[in-house]
Amino acid sequence: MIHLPLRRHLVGPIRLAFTLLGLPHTVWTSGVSAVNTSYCRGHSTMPSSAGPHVKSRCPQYPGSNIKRLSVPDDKVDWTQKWPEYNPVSYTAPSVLNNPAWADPDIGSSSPNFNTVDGAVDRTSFEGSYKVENGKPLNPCGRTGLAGRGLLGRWGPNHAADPIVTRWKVDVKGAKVHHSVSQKPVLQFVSIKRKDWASRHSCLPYGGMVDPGEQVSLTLQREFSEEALNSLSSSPAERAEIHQRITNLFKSSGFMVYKGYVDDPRNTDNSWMETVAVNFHDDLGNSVSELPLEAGDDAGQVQWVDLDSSFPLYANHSHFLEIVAKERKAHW
Ligand code: RP5
Repeated sequence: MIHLPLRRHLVGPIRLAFTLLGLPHTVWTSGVSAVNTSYCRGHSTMPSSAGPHVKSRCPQYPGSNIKRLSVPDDKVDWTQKWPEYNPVSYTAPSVLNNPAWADPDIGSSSPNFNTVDGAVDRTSFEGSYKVENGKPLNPCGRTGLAGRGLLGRWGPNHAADPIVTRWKVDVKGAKVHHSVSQKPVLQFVSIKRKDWASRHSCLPYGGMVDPGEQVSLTLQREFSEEALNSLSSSPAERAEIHQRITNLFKSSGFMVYKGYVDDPRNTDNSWMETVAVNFHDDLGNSVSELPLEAGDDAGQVQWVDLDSSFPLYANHSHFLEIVAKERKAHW
């Protein structure tokens, strides 16, 4: 039987408030600074060695045999002339089957880009993007592949990434400090993807924002689904865990990042963007007690030490670096 004492002091005065319906995405926080980054405009917060959207130019498109045209760093920017540039166009069959989460093909419809189009947010955190021949152009530049690939939306595909953290503690409950950096070690909840990306990496679990859904709800929904599904608990325990997650996600969140994601699924006409928010259980008596599985089986949800050497999907490693700096933790 898992004993999870209820926590009383988690709900703070701070609320995240987002809307996808016509207003800019905004976050209200108190006591923590919000980092508002633009991946495409200058890589100002990215490691200097990183080229522009490297993972979006991966040679082989995920989940397929499709090869991208190789795009050198100096030809990524659309303003660099490249008259011969004629990448193959690929949209996955799962997208062409017209599922509810995907747009129809261009021609049979014409989405209203750079605006909130019905319930679908087609604005970009990176600013206004160009539309050429009726198709939106990736704000970070060429990827070597046209079409939508595995992504449902033409233009930005909005996701949300909850980054849930706790301090690593020893058996006596004292914070564990890293032997080299001497800084306290944070742990975050990660999950191994079960799909085409499972071979590559773990990540703090993120998911797509449903049309018209508030990002704060997406963050909680995605985390709850995965964390609860990973547990073999009784209905009563699950209800208590669900309440704890709800309380944590109502409490102070540190907005880590909002903008373009260097996702291997990106194409010249479709790309991922996200809002990443850190929910931290500072006292260690809330979701810190979630009995997540240890180990490394595919699909398992785990507490993992924050460390720069841990391989992660897309630019999620950058998100964790920001969290570590904010919390003055080991990286
Ligand atoms: C990434 O893809 C986002 O940062 C988010 O983690 C994830 C969302 O896509 P799905 O996991 O829902 O496919 O770009």
